[in-house]
Amino acid sequence: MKPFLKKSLFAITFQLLVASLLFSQTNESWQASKETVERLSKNQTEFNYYEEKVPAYTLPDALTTIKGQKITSKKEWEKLRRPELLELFTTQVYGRVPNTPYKTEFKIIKEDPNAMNGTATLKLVDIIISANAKSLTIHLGLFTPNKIKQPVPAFLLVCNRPPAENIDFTREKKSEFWPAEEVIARGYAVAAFYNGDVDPDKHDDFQDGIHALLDTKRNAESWGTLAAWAWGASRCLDYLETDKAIAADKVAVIGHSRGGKTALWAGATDERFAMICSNEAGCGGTSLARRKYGESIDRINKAFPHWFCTNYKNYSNRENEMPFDMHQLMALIAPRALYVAAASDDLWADPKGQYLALYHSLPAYQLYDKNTRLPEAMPPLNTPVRNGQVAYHVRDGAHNLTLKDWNFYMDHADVVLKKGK
Ligand code: GTR
Repeated sequence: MKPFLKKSLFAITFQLLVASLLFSQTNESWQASKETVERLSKNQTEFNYYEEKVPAYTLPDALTTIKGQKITSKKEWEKLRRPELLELFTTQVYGRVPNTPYKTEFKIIKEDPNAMNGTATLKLVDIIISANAKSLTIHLGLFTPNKIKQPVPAFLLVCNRPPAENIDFTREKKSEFWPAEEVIARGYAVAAFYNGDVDPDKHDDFQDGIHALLDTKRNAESWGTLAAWAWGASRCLDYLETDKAIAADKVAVIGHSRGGKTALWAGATDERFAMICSNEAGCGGTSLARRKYGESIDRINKAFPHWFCTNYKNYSNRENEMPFDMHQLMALIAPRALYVAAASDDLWADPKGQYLALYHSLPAYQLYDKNTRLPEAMPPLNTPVRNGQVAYHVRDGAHNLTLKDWNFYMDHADVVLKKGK
């Protein structure tokens, strides 16, 4: 063979090899890296990170009622099964909102039509809740894009991180946790509130936050802090409904981790939310408890006893006896848009359990659109899988809410919230 032919044959083979390597990497279903599993398992036996140690389990069927009736239509779902499941999650997991009467007042405390170099209008809105001669203020910040004249879809972040660094409405401090400029540039309004305004993230036996206004004594079904934050998200939506710049039927609620659990519960309890983005929520949110992978119910109840209602403690180490699992919480979102996301290093939140929960919620979606399907195998890393209203991705890296996640969320919103435009 002539040397130049030999050379080019070598080059072609090499290129093919590289291409096939790249191809196989990007098309391979995600799985936890061995290194991460070993690292997290080192020196502890309490939490499992090995896929092969996940116990066999049977999930309660999303579409079979407690009495054993199989649901076959959306009418039956809405009349029988959905209310039943909502009641289960209310009494057994997140708790019931008391029916104490309260008053709401919206005060626009600042309006700046030249925010973000003239590209957005900023509104700072105090949402004042009063009851029993006490009051509490939720500080809502909202940017709307100036270049769009008709009402726009919006993202509302439940912010569970220090507000000064993460949701700075002056925009002096910018954070990927709430990339307001990027969201505006894509034609959405972007809003945020700090969860601590509604209820401080600590065990206090109903002495502070919204509990101090609306509750007296905690009983086994009383709402926990996650439900209080979800309630706060609904009060923000109450305001957004009054703002002419917002398409209130196209509001996405988004949250990370404990905020992601909150976003899910807000979506389940308040059907006005058109889209739910639950970022790395894991245990008590998006992952299947029966897999017993990463964080467990026992551990979450011990570490954060105030998050859930007291009844949830009954399921510590009794996952298989739960009359529900988290795929059914997701089913409560149907037929609205639901995006579940995970991160490759965040095995504590069980990326696979999150995907499977979404996958097993699909029968409820199929009552509305029988073509809503996802493959049973997980998608590759950094490759969102989307179908109809539902979507999922596993992003590379640590437990966090990043611009990459937001861009994936907005790609889905472009289809499900902006459709028909
Ligand atoms: C962890 C907790 C998780 C998750 C996380 C967060 O410590 O175990 O369930 O909620 O906090 O909110 O960042």
